[in-house]
Amino acid sequence: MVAGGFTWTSAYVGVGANLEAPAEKVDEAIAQLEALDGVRVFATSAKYRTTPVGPEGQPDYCNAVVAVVTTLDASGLLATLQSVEQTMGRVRDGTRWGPRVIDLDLLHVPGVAMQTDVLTLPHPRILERAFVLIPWADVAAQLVLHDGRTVAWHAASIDGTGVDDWRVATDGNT
Ligand code: A4P
Ligand code: MG
Repeated sequence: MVAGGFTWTSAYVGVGANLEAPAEKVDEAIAQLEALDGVRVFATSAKYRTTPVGPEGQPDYCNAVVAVVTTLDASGLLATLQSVEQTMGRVRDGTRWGPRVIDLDLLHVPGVAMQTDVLTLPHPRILERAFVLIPWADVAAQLVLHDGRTVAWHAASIDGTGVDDWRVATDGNT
């Protein structure tokens, strides 16, 4: 897509939080993405309450996936996502998959496959994670992934235990 002299490309961002009112943090992160120069959010999934993958004893997560269009390249978009994480108070203490106030992962940029020290695309764990695939199918069911299958196919094939609609699972609480 070309608008205003820039080339806009689509990208998919995973949003996760499991500290301090996580659903509010997910909404705030999406609002911050919408406010960025060179990024437009065009679809937002439902929010889901998800069982943590990784260290035990951490709170449930709120997860969502957003579809954006952007004038940034993939590296620029990742840097921008990390600046939103920082603005929102993300602290990296080195714990792999530990609790976080907000996590913004660049899941997929159609047509882009790359691996650098700071960015791997597609995100290496997307196909094994119900907390990514189920919300992703809300916004891009027919998107064909690098293995030739659609997001909807993967979302329907993965065990969705522990991934529930946020409103139903929390009775409206944040
Ligand atoms: N990095 C490389 N490629 C990417 C990419 N495509 N998108 C690098 C984002 N970052 C990418 O990330 C670690 C490093 O990955 C960054 O420096 C970046 O340059 P991080 O955000 O600091 O740490 P992380 O998120 O803990 O690491 P990682 O390995 O990406 O974790 P995952 O795989 O994202 O898992 N359980 C539930 N229910 N819901 C969740 O959202 N999230 C995680 C994090 C674990 N368990 C979860 C959830
Ligand atoms: Mg991350």
